[in-house]
Amino acid sequence: LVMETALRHAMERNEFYLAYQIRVSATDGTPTGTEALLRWRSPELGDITPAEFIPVAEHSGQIIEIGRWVLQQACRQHSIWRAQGLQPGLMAVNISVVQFRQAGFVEQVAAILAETGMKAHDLELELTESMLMANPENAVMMMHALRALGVGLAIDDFGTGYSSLSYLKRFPASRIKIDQSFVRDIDINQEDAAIAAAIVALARSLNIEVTAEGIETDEQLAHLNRLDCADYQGYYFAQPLTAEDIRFALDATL
Ligand code: G
Ligand code: G
Ligand code: MN
Ligand code: NA
Repeated sequence: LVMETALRHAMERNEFYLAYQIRVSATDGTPTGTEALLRWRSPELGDITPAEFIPVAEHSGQIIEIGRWVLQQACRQHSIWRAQGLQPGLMAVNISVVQFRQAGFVEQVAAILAETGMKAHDLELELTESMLMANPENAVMMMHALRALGVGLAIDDFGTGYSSLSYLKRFPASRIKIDQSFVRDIDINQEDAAIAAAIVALARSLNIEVTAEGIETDEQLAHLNRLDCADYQGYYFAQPLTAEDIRFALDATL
């Protein structure tokens, strides 16, 4: 496989970088954090999306090394922004199921926080609902261990992974991210609107914050404003940007 071979050299050749997408407060539109999104620019293959290469890296096990680099890089960048006097809010990092299952993952997170000087409460790990439901008993245990470090835990792509309500109650999540598939047609599809409203009500009753993602239009936003989300994320507010461009975006809003 061409991609597998290219991927093997990508780390040592510095072909990965992170893009950051700002998340804003639903009440006043100010930035509340950013999500780090992995990018790969290969000289041979061009720009390859994570949807294409992450499954390959998971299969080969390389995601362990790549995932650690993402976490380190995101925490370092957050510390740099802080040192520059910016208020970047939360740094959200996507975690692969393979990382989540690796022995010593909790210790790895603790070590990266220590070496980068990042405050645990400034970090939020995004775990997908389907990853948690693949082994829910283990997920409950892992989530408690991570929360004990002080980091936040978001359940990403919520609504697509068949969580039972009893597990949702037992997962110590600090946030739920409503999957963008429910936001896409929220202003025109009554079922999607009903599901989004139910997710928000459920999360609120469990004392969990809600982020709606994938917002692209005024109409979607107007509909979401009737619900009680804490934050919004989507192209409507900001594209994923380079660290340098984010700096200006955070600065301009101070
Ligand atoms: O950035 P984009 O929307 O193309 O991301 C596509 C998918 O890749 C999303 O599901 C996103 O969560 C995932 N993704 C992006 N960055 C990372 C990362 O650093 N680690 C993992 N495991 N997944 C990521
Ligand atoms: O699975 P996860 O939620 O981590 O995926 C995040 C992905 O969603 C990123 O790759 C990001 O580029 C993408 N994204 C962010 N905002 C929007 C949006 O408004 N519309 C669409 N279609 N994708 C978005
Ligand atoms: Mn995510
Ligand atoms: Na998501």
